[in-house]
Amino acid sequence: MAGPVPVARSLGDIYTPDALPAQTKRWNNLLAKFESIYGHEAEFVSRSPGRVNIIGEHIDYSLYSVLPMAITADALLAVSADFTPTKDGTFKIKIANMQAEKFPSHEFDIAYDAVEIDATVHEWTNYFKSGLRGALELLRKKHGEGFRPKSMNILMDGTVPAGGGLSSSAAFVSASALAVMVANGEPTVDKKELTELAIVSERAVGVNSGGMDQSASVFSERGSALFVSFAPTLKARPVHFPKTRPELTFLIAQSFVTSDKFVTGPIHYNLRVVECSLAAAYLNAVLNPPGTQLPSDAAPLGISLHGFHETYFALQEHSTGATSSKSVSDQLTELIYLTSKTLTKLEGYTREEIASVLNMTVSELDATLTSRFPVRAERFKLRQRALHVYSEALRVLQFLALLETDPITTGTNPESTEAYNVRLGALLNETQASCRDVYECSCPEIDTLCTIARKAGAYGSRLTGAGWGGCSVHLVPADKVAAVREAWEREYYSTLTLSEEQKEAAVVVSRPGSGSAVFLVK
Ligand code: NG1
Ligand code: MG
Repeated sequence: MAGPVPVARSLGDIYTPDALPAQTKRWNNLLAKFESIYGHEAEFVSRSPGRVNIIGEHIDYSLYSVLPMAITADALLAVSADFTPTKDGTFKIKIANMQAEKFPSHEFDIAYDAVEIDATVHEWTNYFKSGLRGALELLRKKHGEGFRPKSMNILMDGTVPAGGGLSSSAAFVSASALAVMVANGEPTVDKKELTELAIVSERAVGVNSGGMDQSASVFSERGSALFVSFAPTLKARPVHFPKTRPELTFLIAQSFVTSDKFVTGPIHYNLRVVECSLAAAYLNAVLNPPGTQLPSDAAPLGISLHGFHETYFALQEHSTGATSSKSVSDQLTELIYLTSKTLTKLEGYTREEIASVLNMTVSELDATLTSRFPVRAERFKLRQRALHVYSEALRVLQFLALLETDPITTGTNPESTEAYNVRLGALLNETQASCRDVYECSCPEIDTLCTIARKAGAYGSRLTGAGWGGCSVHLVPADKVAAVREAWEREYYSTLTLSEEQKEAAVVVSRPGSGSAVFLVK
């Protein structure tokens, strides 16, 4: 899975045959428009797709493995580059969008050594700039401080709905970073390097994300889902869906409830990131020997529930002198028990309570854990957040184990894998229950979409992505797809006021798509 980002020779390397005609038309439009804006042909197109997460929700920033897949919708950047010598130590970025009314064109003079991003203003080009900044840092590391970036002309076309839970931001940031690397003459771009820089870059625009979206966007391979691990280091490998009878399909359904992390981050996403790190610190203070420090890791706040997990079992082994034979699943089961026994306050913990257990003052706690990015809360629900994370991490392993057993050859009844399909779906349903009741990141509209789908024949239904609106994902037997779509139309979408464009985008049948690629025009 590691290795360079592929250079595609034909669109058929990127899209499935049935998606190809529409994509060919779209690419031709993009290239023609580029020429009409800039007066010359584009040199290459960089591409990164959106993703849908199949299972493993809100655990990437606690450094637990997740199982997403890329979708066909993507961000395309048509690019030309040149050395425009400037006197004042800057280079030029001209950037335009195919949806010019929504996303107006800009020109920036950018200093060689500093890409300024104002994260307080929600501006579409910030995502490009964050990819630019990350890529330039990497290029400078490789080529030295004297490195001079090229000026770039860019035309962007995005088909991942913004704010819809399919990760338009990661697609855009990854495609941007890739474009900057290629424009500056990098002959190959390493997937892992690109992913890591896209993760850090996206944090620069104000969201303390985990690394799932960027990994799925960069590493995915057509036809398979992706198992992504973050600790001790970023790794991704394709996972195939076994053949089942009836055949399985993923449906993605929009709720049309928009959840904007920039507005609600302090009470939703960013707060959850803080609660998980606080839970890790609290469990460490109570369950590990006094003075134990958690390792600092790649989590947004530098300590994670995964870090506690590793430390706890390493210290157990050390104190008993025996090498533990516990599997990771057994360890997670034990952590669920330990959490429920240790973090008993259902109503949550105040700053004062947490600080006193961590043996620090409230201002020390604020400085290290609760004010690095804005959060608003009187109480932090450590019990619920840790219980969700450990149980969800366990479900991902159970789901993966199911995918890796072939139900046709190992099943007792080779004619039908109904029982197997039901087990896969049940795990998705458990995830939804945990997101709704324990992690509190669902919303009534998503819950409704899930209920309707299950009644109409889905094996499993849940929110996907950050939640609080956005998208849902459903595991549906191929012969029930039409029934599920009709039920949503009748019982949900017909009750909303939607534009034609929204109606068309409401539900998509998704097959696993391919990850980032560069397409050389000339
Ligand atoms: P979306 O749905 O793209 O906002 C977010 C995070 C992921 C992950 C999921 C929850 C960003 C860019 N992405 O996804 O890293 O934590 O929520 O599983 O913030
Ligand atoms: Mg996003």
